[in-house]
Amino acid sequence: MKKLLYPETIVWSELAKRPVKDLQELEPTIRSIFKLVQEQGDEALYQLAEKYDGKRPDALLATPEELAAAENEVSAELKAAILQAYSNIQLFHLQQAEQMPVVETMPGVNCWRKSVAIEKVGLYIPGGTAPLFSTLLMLGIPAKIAGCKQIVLCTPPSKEGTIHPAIRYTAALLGIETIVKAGGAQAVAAMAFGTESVPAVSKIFGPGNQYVTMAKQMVTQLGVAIDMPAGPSEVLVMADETADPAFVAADLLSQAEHGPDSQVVLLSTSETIVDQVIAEIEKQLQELPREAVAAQALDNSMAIVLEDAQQMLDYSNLYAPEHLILAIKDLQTIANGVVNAGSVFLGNYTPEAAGDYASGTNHTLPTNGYARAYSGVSLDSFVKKITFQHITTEGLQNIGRTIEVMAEAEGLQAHKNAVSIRLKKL
Ligand code: HSO
Ligand code: ZN
Repeated sequence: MKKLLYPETIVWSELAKRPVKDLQELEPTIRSIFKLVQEQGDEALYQLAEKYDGKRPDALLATPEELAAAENEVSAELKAAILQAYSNIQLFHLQQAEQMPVVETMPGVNCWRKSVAIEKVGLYIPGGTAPLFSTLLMLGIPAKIAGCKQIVLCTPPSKEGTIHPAIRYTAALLGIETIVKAGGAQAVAAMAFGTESVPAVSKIFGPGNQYVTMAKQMVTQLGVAIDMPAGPSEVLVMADETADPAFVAADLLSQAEHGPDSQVVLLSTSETIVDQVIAEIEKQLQELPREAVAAQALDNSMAIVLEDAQQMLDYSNLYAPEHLILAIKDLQTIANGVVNAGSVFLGNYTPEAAGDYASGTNHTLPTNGYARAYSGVSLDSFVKKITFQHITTEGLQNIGRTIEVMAEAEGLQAHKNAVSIRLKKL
């Protein structure tokens, strides 16, 4: 972890830059995968699973028996934890449902808006070294609450052609029926174009490797929506002298272990705290099974000592972190000043891991500075807001002239006529 003391504000924006990764070079490979899936459908998915995941699965779709078997393959303790997380995430997301009243903007002119579920959605859940069944909760719960009619889950099969038990258990809990053993760009292609077994969807959610990320970006050009542009996971911690260095180190490491390209940033008003955190990181790192991954992430990470809390806030707003942890005295004032962040964690006893798994908030969040303009996944991500209006004859008499004048001024006579022809009848 690089230590920087009181950098000039003019270099802040340099420091806030993430390493750029050019995914363009993956495009030809992904295009050929798209073509194969479009031309050969299911057969392409079988072939690509054999090539990339190690075995041709017996069937593409997980069977009801495979789902039911997970009940006995997952420990009672893990099942209880998943159920607790489920309940908290559900509670938090249920409150996000919006009910907008009918608004009479002028007498007889009624406007309203309704949230309607996206009918078909696709969820991508990575398998491999970290089978993120927690992400399945974060995407599946709001999809269910929204009322999405068709939920397709794609996840890469293991070398044995199986799906991780906790993913199967969670999918069964959510009542997801279409579970496809497919990963990588081929999974994205299957959900975008459809195959014999995989229904095409309108929006694709979920994290993945560079191929998945690039493939998701590519299907947006074909009219399929995605949750958000994804980059490596990141955390920024603000720590003053009231912080506990061991806690801060643990939080930084929990983000660093996600991947070698994870970004972790420590801001502090105290160099002593920074030194203590760095010492703690070294101690805790050795104990981690994913030590090598976390160590690589830490190599590209920074600890910055700044003048005061306001400077920490200004820098954080410039960086726009996916996760922001406040381990500082004046929690409320600084929290109120946050304008760019995916999700904020207040106080020494609020680790990011709480939001990653179980407190209730969503962990699918904007990375790479997108927090300046994007929100994390929520119930809103699974609905469209359709507006409606109904105008009575009285209403048209009230609003008609306004429309005519504006249409005339824009030189759009047909628009004006659409009103005039009606007013003449009244
Ligand atoms: N921190 C990750 C989410 C996650 N952590 C899943 C553990 N499992 C990205 O926000
Ligand atoms: Zn995490």
